[in-house]
Amino acid sequence: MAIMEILTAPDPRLREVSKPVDKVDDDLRALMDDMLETMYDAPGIGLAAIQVGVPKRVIVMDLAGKDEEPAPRFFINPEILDPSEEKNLYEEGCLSVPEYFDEVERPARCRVKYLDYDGEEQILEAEGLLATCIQHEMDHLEGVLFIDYLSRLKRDRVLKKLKKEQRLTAAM
Ligand code: GNR
Ligand code: NI
Repeated sequence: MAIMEILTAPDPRLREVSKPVDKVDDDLRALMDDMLETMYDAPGIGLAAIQVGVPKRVIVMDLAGKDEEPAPRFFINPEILDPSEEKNLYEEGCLSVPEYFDEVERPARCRVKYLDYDGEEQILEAEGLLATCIQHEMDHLEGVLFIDYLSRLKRDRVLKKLKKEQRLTAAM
């Protein structure tokens, strides 16, 4: 197991469209194990492979509270089915947009079809935080960040601050 480096905006790799996985094998499981460890270390509740620089359609997630048993979830080649008309507002954050949170509106419920850790096809009914998080992660697979839903003014302000911080870190 290994902790990987998480890319931060405006890294152009975060804009790539990730490629479908053609085989769920031990190499892919090793990547998912490393992603999970990286996500727990961050800490975060979800992570898409492109956030660690791997353009594959792979997501790891764990929505368990800190006093609960870990409940890791793995989504390979996920597809969203039947998004609800009803929307939900949720205060989102992103490990690739550190220290910024803002409200995003998304379908309140959806179904997700995906392959699990063993490569078995699954369909999951999602609502609440699970629905929000899976849609946030699916966006990463398309090169979309939650700040893309904000006004241009807000987005540019966030990106400018991140660029400045990266300049300062690079100079250290
Ligand atoms: O850790 C995370 N928290 C979070 C909170 C609200 C909505 C979405 C998320 S996902 C985020 C981790 C991350 O950046 N995943 O891509
Ligand atoms: Ni994110």
